[in-house]
Amino acid sequence: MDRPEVSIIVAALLPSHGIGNRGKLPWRLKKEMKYFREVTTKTHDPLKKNMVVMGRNTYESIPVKFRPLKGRVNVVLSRDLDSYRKKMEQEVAANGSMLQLAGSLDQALLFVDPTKIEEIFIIGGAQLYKTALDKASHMVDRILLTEITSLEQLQLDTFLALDSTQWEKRFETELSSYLVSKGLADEFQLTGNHEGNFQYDFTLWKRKT
Ligand code: FOL
Repeated sequence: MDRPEVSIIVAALLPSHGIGNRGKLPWRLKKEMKYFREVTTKTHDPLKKNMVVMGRNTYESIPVKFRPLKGRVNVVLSRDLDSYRKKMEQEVAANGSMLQLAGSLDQALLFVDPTKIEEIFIIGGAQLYKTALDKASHMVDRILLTEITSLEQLQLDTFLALDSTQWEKRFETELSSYLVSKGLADEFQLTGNHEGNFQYDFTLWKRKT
């Protein structure tokens, strides 16, 4: 059996592709977060779970009450595993274990048992997105990018490096079929969403062939 498909999921402000500021998301979008939660949690096969892979900084940016992200196998990457494991063991114990540490993305993918994991989501941050999207890697099957625009000027210090010579936005119908295949068909409006001063569209990107 081969490896499950790998998706990147990310929300970014246009046109800069800003994704964060001072270690946190620059916005609080309730329905957008619901999309993140449902897309990364829902499986077609009820016996399988999805895996979420994230860098250490991203893990620490998730509110304590929400981490590890429930209903999903969480993998946190750190180059300094020994010092981080100590600190994490407390949280792991408190939350009932669905959390693993790995030293690299490649090592994380070694944990994957395709009979138990349906899909792998890379959930950030900037460093990990960059590694995963690297020209040479070809491990990512799709990018689920929420394109946000805002009337207010936002403070941003972290950006998504999305190379449009390598990746292209696909038609809305392709995102629809993807969501239908996961049983998430009618739950989301794909374009023209707004919350507060923000507008956003859910989009799907694939590698150019
Ligand atoms: N992708 C998208 N589309 N939107 C995001 O906000 C996003 N955020 C991250 C990665 N990819 C994303 C990383 N940051 C939570 C918090 C921060 C975070 C990711 C997840 C979090 O607390 N999630 C909970 C839901 C919390 C809630 O309902 O308010 C979860 O169960 O997923």
